[in-house]
Amino acid sequence: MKFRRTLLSLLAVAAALGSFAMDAAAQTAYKSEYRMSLVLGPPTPWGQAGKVWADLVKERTQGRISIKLYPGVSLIQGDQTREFSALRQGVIDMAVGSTINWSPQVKELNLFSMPFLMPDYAAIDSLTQGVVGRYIFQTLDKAGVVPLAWGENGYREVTNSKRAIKTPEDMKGMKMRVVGSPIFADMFSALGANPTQMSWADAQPALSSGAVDGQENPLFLFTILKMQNVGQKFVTAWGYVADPLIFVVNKEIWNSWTPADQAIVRQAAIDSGSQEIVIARKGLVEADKPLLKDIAAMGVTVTQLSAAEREAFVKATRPVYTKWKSVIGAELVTAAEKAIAARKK
Ligand code: X2X
Repeated sequence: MKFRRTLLSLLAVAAALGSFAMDAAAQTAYKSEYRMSLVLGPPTPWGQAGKVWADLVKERTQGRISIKLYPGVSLIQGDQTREFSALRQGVIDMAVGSTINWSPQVKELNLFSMPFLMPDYAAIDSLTQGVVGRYIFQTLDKAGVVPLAWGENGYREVTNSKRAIKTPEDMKGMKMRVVGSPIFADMFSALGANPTQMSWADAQPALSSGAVDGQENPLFLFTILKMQNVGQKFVTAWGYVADPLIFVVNKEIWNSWTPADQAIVRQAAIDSGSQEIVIARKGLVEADKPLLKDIAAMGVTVTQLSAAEREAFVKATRPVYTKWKSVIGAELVTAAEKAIAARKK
């Protein structure tokens, strides 16, 4: 009896020591600071997403996980199309990234860049919040990162310094800066424009110097950067593509955290993402779209396409849609089309 009691208490001590040792090992593996990559920093909604995520994590882990923001994808010298590889390799510990910038490495992410796939915000949500979103997360997991939550960069509207764009003919010969994913060059070529692929870091001086005539990005970026001051006098709201953001962590970093801290980081990403989506849509979800009015008030010609005018752009980009449907995977694109058709409006 006595022997048994001694044995039990010895086992209890060993168990306590063991779990202490494990905690200690996990703790010592923590870095004093983690590096979060972002293309756009605060004050954009995208930058806010990163800041809120980092702040919530710090607060909820009582400082065990401290994160520094690297906007402008500065950890990889501004080359946003290399962000995903850098995440996988551990040059970047975590990121809030755009599907566009990661699509050169993960072809399924081109889904969100399919021309005129998502006609409204409910359509975006029907993808990210449903089976398609879960499939995309599985794909990212297999590609070597840990996906946690969705955010939003937003609908990418086209702006330029030459003339109001109402028809594809209006884009003829226009020099357009496009992001570094080949589907964008395909779309603008199909529309008769002259697309030039460049990073966002290079795009800003190219717009200022007039090396390019136009660009496409969410409209909050237009107002924050005052793009009318670099000659962007024409905006067309055509709603052709919207890019979601995804919150991810490098796999090794993720595995170095205790399950309790992993749960905190995940929940903080979800909370930050849902807050940020509301900010990204502000001024655009209301019936009178106040953001468009604000832009018009800055002396910019804002064009909103009628259904028939929009249809001409849909038609012109249809061959690009067909080509990329097979690149992305017909099954995935069909699942997305079905989810959108079944959405609650
Ligand atoms: O480069 C862009 O246009 C931007 C900032 O929207 C992205 O990173 C996709």
